[in-house]
Amino acid sequence: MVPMKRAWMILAAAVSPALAGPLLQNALNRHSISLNGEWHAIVDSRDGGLSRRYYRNADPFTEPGVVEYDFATAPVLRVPGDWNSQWPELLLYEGTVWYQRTFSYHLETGHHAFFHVGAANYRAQVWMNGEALCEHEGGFTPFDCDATSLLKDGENVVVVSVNNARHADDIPARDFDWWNYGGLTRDVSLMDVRAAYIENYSLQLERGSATRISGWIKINGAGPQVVTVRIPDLQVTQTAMTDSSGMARLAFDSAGLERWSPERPRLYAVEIASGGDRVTDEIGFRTIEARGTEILLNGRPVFLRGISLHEEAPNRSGRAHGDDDARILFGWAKELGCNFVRLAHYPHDEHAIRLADRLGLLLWSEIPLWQAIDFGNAAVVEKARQQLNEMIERDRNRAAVIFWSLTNESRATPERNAAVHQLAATARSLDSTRLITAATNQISRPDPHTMLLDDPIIADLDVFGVNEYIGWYQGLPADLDTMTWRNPFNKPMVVSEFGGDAKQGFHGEADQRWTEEYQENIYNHQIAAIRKLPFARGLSPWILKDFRSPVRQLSGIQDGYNRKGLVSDTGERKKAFFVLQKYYQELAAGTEAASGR
Ligand code: GCB
Repeated sequence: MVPMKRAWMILAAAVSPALAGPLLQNALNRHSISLNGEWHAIVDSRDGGLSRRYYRNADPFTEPGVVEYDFATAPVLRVPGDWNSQWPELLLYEGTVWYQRTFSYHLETGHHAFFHVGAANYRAQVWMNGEALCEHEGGFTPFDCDATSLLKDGENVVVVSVNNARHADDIPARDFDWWNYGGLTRDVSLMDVRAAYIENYSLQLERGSATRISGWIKINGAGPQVVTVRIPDLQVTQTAMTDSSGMARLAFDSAGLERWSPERPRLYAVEIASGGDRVTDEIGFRTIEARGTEILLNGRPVFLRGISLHEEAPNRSGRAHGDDDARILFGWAKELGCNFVRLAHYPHDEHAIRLADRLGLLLWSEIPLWQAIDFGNAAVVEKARQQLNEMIERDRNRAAVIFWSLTNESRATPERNAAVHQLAATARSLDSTRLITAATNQISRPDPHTMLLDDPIIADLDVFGVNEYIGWYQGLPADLDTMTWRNPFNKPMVVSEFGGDAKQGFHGEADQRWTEEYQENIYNHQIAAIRKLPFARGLSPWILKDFRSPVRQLSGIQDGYNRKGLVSDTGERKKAFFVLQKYYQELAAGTEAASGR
């Protein structure tokens, strides 16, 4: 006889769930029920939940009546939300937490239901009514699982285990300079679609054109289908037939189109219908191109007045989510005078991207290929490709997003160069309408006064970001005054990071580290240097707000926070905030004067 305990291990292995299914575009506007709210939660620091069959809320280890856990009486975690900031004992927790909730549902005949998770950091497994549904890896991109066959009419139980342990072959890998917030950090819902449903679509202004919109709609379901696209404000009604792979392609002129821009972020209501399935969206139309060292927005040079931003909640710690957090963070960026935000270092919440569409903020969106990634491992490169794919599939219709960024500060090894080359090709094949970028700190210094921007991956990029910390990690702020920057690639550059730590309220001389005056001094010298660079087409200094990082341990100054924010973790502006604001006001005034407004 197989000993009891082993029998459960065999059972656990046999219920290994399938990978998540196709990603459905525009989850936020689908016909759905929200599963946000309170979920019962059990912390599983020993990873015993699988063999104890937590997914069935049954305890096979004991006699009936001796129950060692019960979701019904377990405490609750709010979803969306990280677990670290909800229970004090989980602040530093890295391991598994099981989530469970019930919901009632009635699925109409002929419909499909997808269980949607906006993000679960980092690995997630889902069970519906005790049966394995799907699993997903990657903490910042959504996944959808077809739950149709497992749903019951009436009461249903869903269980999700989420694990945020760090591993060398994860993305990001073991070390990173931000808090490893775990849990169901974004919206969870159940979407209802027809048997033949609109899976994804792309509608974009063609490069070089002011009026021609082209795109495709992918229908998942049998047989040829008619697809209709309506844009009422442009008097557009277009129909197309799907081909054998379910793709319907269309291209049309839209006389009278008002292009999306930061100054006038015009969005159009768009309706897509096929069979009984129907999706509505709000889409802005604009072009973005690189020519020589210029970035062209709607055919005209644009200078990116930016700031970098972690997805950390304003005025409290914890992962930011939803409209309200994004509105405050983007509000600070707007107050600075920004027209551009670098979303560091992973795809942010879809709510934030959509808000940027409405506010007129250009976005840099990146996957977490941060510093020490094992590029020699083909499985890791495949994970990168998956996250890139999910980021692009989710946000491909957002006018705000102008850059897909492939990596941040990875070391220039042949394996990394080859991987970035492949990822750039993948990104372009998925979306030919945006620009490809990456942030590099692999800068040669042929002499102390020269920065040679010669990272080989720049050859694969349309625009390149340079992270440099002159005045903080390298030398003194005044070193910038005599620095020559050489750009052998004749491509536009964005200074994607610079900065230094300052404890808000700590004052001293301009040469005293950790003071607001020292940080201010860095900003003064950096801005003077960037003003002189003809190929600098923007900047996104590091960073808008102080953010939690377990590697920042200087007592009395850092206390677990990276202090390079222009705004403190409690929302106070530091002196450097006003230096950057002044520069951006000048630039904005110059742009307006140049455009005759
Ligand atoms: C960097 C990284 C960023 C860090 C920052 C710092 O170069 O890209 O993730 O947080 O420096 O503060 O050291």
